[in-house]
This record gives sequence, C-alpha cells and structure tokens, in this order.
Amino acid sequence: MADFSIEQARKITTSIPGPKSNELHKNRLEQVGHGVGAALPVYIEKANGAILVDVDGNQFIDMGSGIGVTTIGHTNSGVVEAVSRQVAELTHTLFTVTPYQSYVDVCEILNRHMPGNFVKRSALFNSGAEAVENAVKLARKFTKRSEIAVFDHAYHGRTNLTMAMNFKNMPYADGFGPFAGSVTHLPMSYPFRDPEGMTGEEAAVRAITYLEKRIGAHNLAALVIEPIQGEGGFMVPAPGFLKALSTWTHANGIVLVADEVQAGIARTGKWFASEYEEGFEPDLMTIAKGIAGGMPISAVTGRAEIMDSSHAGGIGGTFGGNPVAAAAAVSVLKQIEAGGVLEKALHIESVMKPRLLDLKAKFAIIGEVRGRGAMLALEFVEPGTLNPNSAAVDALVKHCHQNGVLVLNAGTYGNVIRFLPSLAISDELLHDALDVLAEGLAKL
Ligand code: PLZ
Repeated sequence: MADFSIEQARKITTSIPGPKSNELHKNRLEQVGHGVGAALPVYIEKANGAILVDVDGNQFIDMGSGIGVTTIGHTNSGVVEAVSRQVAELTHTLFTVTPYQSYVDVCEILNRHMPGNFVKRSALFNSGAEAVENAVKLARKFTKRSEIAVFDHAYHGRTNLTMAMNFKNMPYADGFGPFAGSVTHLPMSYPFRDPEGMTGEEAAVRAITYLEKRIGAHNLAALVIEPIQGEGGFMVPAPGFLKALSTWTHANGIVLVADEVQAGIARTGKWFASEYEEGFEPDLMTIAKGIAGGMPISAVTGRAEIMDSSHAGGIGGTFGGNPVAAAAAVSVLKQIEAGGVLEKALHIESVMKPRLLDLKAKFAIIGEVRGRGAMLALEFVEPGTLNPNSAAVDALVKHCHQNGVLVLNAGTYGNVIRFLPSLAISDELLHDALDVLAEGLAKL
C-alpha cells in the first residue's frame, strides 16, 4: 500500500461543489432519474489510496470508501493490474455456460476463511442484495420452510424481497409496494437504546419469544442478521446476543444467515465481523462490497449441504462472478491473506477511537462511540437525552464536505455519522479528517 499516484492530502481550492461539478450536476438532473440520489454532488475524476479528486481539482479524504467498498484503497495497484490483464484476455462467458478458473478461486478463498468447522461451498453474484436473495432461496429450498426473520434497523438491499427485509420505510420502500410476504421483523440488540443493563442473552430471548409466538420456530427457514448493522447505524449487539440466536437457530433447524456485506472482508479487523463472538456460527454468509476493490461481485458462502440443496440451474445469473470482477476479487483476497490488512483495520481503530471518545467527553451531543476496526460511528442526541439529533449530523456532514472530508450519515433516525475509511489511509490523514470534524463540532 506504499506507493501512491495521487498525493495523499486534502486540498480544497473552490467552493464545494465547485463550478465544474455544478455544471455537470445541472445536466445530470436532466439526464438521470431523480430517484437516484447524491449525498455530495462533486463529480469525481480519479482516486488513489484514500483520496478522491474531483473535476475542479479538489482533493477529498474518503472516509466512506463508497460505503465500505474500496477497503484496500482506491486504484490499488494489485487490483488495477489484475483487472487490466483480465480485461484483455476474457471478459465474459457466463460461468453456467462455460466456466473459468477465477470464479472457482474466489469461492475457494472464501470457503477457506468462513468460520465454522464444516465443509463450505460458495456461489457468486453481482450485488449484496442479490446475495441476500439467493441466501434466502437456498435456506427455503434446504429447509422446505417459507418464513424468514430479520431485525429492526436492518438493511439488506433494494430488490423486492430485500425491501421487505429492510427496517426503514423512507427512503427504501415508500410507495414501492406491494412487498414480499413471510418476513418477520424482530427487536434488535441495540445497547445504547435498550433498557439499561439488558444483556445480550435477554435481548435474544425477547426476539426469540416474539418469533415463537408469532411464527413458530418450525415454520422458519432463515434468520438473517448483520453481525454489526451497517445502514442502521453500526449497532454492535450486546455480548451474548449473537451466540444465543445461533444456539436457538441450530436447535430448531433454522438456517442462520450472517449478512456480512458491509461489516465483512477485513473491515472490522477480522475477515468477518461474525468472528468476534465465540459461539456465533452462521450457516450462510452474504459477502459483497469490499471483496473486489470496487468491481461488482458478491457471494453466498456456507454449509455445503445448504449450498447444494438447489437443483442445478436453480441458482445463477448472466454476470454473476464475471471474470474481470473475479480477477479483482482474487487480488483483494490474496492481499488480505498475505497479511497486514486486518492489522491495519485494528490500527485505524486504535488511532480513531481515543479521539472519538475524547470528542464525546467534550461534546454532550455525542451519545455513543461504537464499532470495530475501521467501521466506527458516532450517534448524536440532544444533550442529556436519547432523543436523536439528526440536525447536528446534517450540519457536521455538511461542514466536513465543505472542508474536503467525505463522511457518510447513517441510522434509523439519521443521527449517526459513520466512518469506513480505506485501509490504505495514513495516520496523518485520519488525524486531519478528525481535526475537521472537531472544528465542526466546536462551531455547532
Ligand atoms: N446488506 C448489510 O449494507 C448495502 C446501500 C447503498 P448492494 N448497503 C449500502 C444504497 O443506498 O443503495 C447492503 C448492506 C448490507 C446488503 C446490502 C445491499 O448491497 O450491493 O447495494 O445490493
């Protein structure tokens, strides 16, 4: 991660967005459907490491990585080389027509690293939502049951089934119904907002009791959970919660699906966020985002008997595991295997957490600092209460953007700022980004 083609520094020389971005945005609004949003309409021309360069020449510190995608850094040289080589050799066959080796290589590496002492297999797709859809298909086929359960504050995608699995109506579902049925929403372990002192086991009993009364364990095909919630606001469940759910699903023949789309692939300092809780043993994992340095590819990895439960031809898609995306994924996964990447995520936590805690001590609107590795967040409240403070988040995000730090909001109440920096980021850039945030807090 040492050589950078773009100076790793923040540089703002125009108003934000700059004049060229404004010009492009005017045209975009005429050409692109308005349902496609834009958190910060600066038009990006190139990127490298942890820096984005816009068409006006401004340089932003990227604290979002395209929502946790360019985890090993923008235009990582290994990924660039693998993609360039692959694109000149073979771009498509459709793996289910005539196969190629790189698809199998991606599966083999994921199988090797998914936790759990059982035989694993994988299948590849294009997006996180598609992986979630396929995990549910396989769980239903395997169990011959129809019902699935998800958690409050969850996010699983934008397809019809995954819209029904998300928690928030706005912006994901409003007006887009009718929705898929057989989806039950359960209370999540949310330590900051749960009754004081509630343990993970107690939070699990709350969810399980609801499910047993409302649906019946024997009707349940799958329980789908993000081991650390992403869009919902980086909630890390109370210790014991994930393990208790795991014990219960396994005792009742329910397929446990860990949605690792946002928290997985080195982001939290382990291959998978699920590994943080001993005794939490997912049967299937959905994997996407950070797997291929920005190329679109996703996976379902899990127990061989569940992965094999579909008849041949039941699982697939034209572009799933495309050769170019697969080549990028092999490069990323091999770089993680080579060492140093997981350690870097933990190092980022060791730099950022103390500073975020320091800000919490100074500013009463910060209710909680949470997350793991390079997946950290601040939840904002009205001082002395649990009332969500989304106005503070809006103002702070704007301040950061104006000053060349790309941060993202999150949370059911829009009151969370999340940090998903690239693991190629230097300590200097992290401190610089946090200085800008601190300045914004002082100004509020
Ligand atoms: N599961 C846990 O975080 C995607 C959404 C961006 P896709 N999260 C970012 C947006 O506004 O559309 C996500 C996730 C978890 C599934 C998904 C869906 O992944 O690749 O966006 O389909």
